[in-house]
Formats: sequence, C-alpha cells, structure tokens
Amino acid sequence: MKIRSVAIVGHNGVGKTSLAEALAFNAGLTNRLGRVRDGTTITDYNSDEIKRQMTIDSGLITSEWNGYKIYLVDTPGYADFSCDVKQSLRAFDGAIFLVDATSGIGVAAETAWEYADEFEMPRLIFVNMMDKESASWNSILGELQERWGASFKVTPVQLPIGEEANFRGVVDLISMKALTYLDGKETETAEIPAELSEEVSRIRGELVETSAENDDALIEKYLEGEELTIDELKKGLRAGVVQRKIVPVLCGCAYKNIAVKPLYDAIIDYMPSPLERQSLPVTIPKTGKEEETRKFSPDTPFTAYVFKKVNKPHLRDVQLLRVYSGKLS
Ligand SMILES: Nc1nc2c(ncn2[C@@H]2O[C@H](COP(=O)(O)OP(=O)(O)OP(=O)(O)O)[C@@H](O)[C@H]2O)c(=O)[nH]1
Ligand SMILES: [Mg+2]
Repeated sequence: MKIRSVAIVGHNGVGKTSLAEALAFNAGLTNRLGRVRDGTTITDYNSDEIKRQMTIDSGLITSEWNGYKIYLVDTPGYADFSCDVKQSLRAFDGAIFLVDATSGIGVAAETAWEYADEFEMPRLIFVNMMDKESASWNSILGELQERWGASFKVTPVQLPIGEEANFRGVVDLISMKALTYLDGKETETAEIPAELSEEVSRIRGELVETSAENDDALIEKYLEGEELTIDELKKGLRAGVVQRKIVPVLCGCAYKNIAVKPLYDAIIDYMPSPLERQSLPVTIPKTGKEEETRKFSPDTPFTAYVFKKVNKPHLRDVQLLRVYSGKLS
C-alpha cells in the first residue's frame, strides 16, 4: 500500500515545524520555504502560534513523494500540549523523533518515546540543527545510543559532512553517495570526502551486519562474504524497523533545507504501511461490546479514531479522524 503516515515529535524548539515546512516545500506544496520567525509556515498558522512562535495545535500536511501518499503531523513540543502529541501518535503509523544536535534529546522527546512504546510504533530519528554552533554528531549519537540503545539498535544510515557552519550535506551509507548542498544547489556524487572515508567504511560495515540480521536469506549471503545490494540492505533494515528492533538515524538542517529530501525517502523505505501495523482492539459504540481485535484493512468493518478537533474560521468544528479499516464516503 503506497501510503505512509508519520508524526513528527520532539522537545520544544528543535525544529519540528521547520522540518514539516521543508518537507512540504520539497514536495512542491509551496513555492517558498516558510519561516517560524516570520509566521509564514503551513502548520503554525493560527495567530497565537505566530505570536508565540511555537506550535500549540498539531498541524497536518498531506503530500506526495515518489508515488506515495504521505501524511505528516507536526506536533507541539511544549509539555502543556503533550496530549496532542499522544493523540497524534495514537493515530499515525510511524514516528519521526527530532533531536537538536546542540542540546540533546529533551524531556518532551522522552515522553513521546514512551507513548510510541505504548502504541508499538516503528520510529526514525532525525538529528536537526547540524549547522548550529556547538552541533556535535558524535555526542548526540552517543546520547541516543545510551538512552534508547538498550531496546533498539540505534543505527546511523547517514554521516554528516562537516558540522556547525561548515555542515554541508551527508554521506548516504546505503548508496555510498555524498549529497552536498552548497548555495542552495544539491549535488550527488560517488566521491566520499577523504576525511570521512575511514569512518564511513567502519559504520557501513556495522550497518550491513545490522540489516542482514533481520532476514535469513540475507544473513546467509552476508556470512558467505557476499555483497548485499542496495535493495537488500533496505529490505533488511525495513524489516528491523517495522519489527521495532532498529531505529535508523539521519541528520540535517531543516531551516536551510539541507538533507531533508532523504528523510522523505527514508519514510517510504522504513516506515510501515498501514497494513503492516498490528490489528487493534475495538469497542463497538452502539453496544459497548468489545471485539478482541480488528485487522487494518479496507475489507473489514469501518473503524476510525477522532484524534483532533479543530475550530477553523467559517467551518465550525472540524474533526480529524484516522480510518483504520473499512471505507467512509
Ligand atoms: N540553525 C538552525 N535553526 C533552526 C533549524 N531548524 C529550525 N531552526 C530554528 O529554530 C527555531 C524553532 O524552530 P521550530 O520549527 O519552531 O521548532 P519546533 O520544534 O516546531 O518548536 P515547538 O513547536 O515550539 O516545539 C526557529 O527559529 C527555527 O528557524 C536548523 O536546522 N538550524
Ligand atoms: Mg512547532
């Protein structure tokens, strides 16, 4: 099923709205990259959000990328609005945890991680603010692995090229290509910066092993010393992510739209399709009867969950719902 739905979560001010904006811009939903500071983003549109420069209400973005329909929800980071975060996670299939390369994970991300555990959600991590003064990939990766590495293999699928003001792109450890963004121009090349080559080959080696471990045919091939293809690597990683054993880590800079496009690809490659989520225990409202489980499928009876009520001018109450099964016309 060519559908993905992911919630963007993280501590306040780590760049969730800026990331949602950059994703929307890359998908062609806008022709200008909006800024939180200028009050021009798609998801922080109400006057309170613009005045306070923070997200209060979750904002939805529906976009298309490589033939996939992608539903994104930009959630608030302030603890006062954590209810919105929980409802959004409840309704979406995957989570993107955004962390700040300068200040670490943050309490709101820890809380969201617990919600994601509760809802058995596959997840990705995007390390933002790589361009900011004192950004450190090694230190944030160390923190992520220490904090969340006991129950998940926290696995980088990219390495940053440069840090702080010198941050200019990423090495994709799957395709082994360098993606650089200079003066707004994106360049892809098979030439990996020499200063990174040792680290790239070491981390890629670990990545290949991690991927192979999730698939019998792949582990056999790996143990026989054969190279895994790009598709095989992605297949093994995807299986691990969907089964909640692996959390891939990517990095970039939302504000300058550096390395945001690869996140779209990662959402497609690693986040579950609605049919890959587990079935759901439901209560039939009319009878109050509980049904053990209901499979996520267009062919089972209608099930939906209202995760948000918004009051838009001229529209009165709009209820946003997630359809799990059946059809609604
Ligand atoms: N230097 C730098 N600044 C960024 C980056 N991403 C976002 N910012 C800035 O950081 C500030 C906070 O960004 P937001 O996108 O509002 O962060 P948020 O996580 O949505 O914040 P809340 O919704 O309040 O939790 C804004 O001024 C952004 O312009 C980045 O990658 N690098
Ligand atoms: Mg925000």
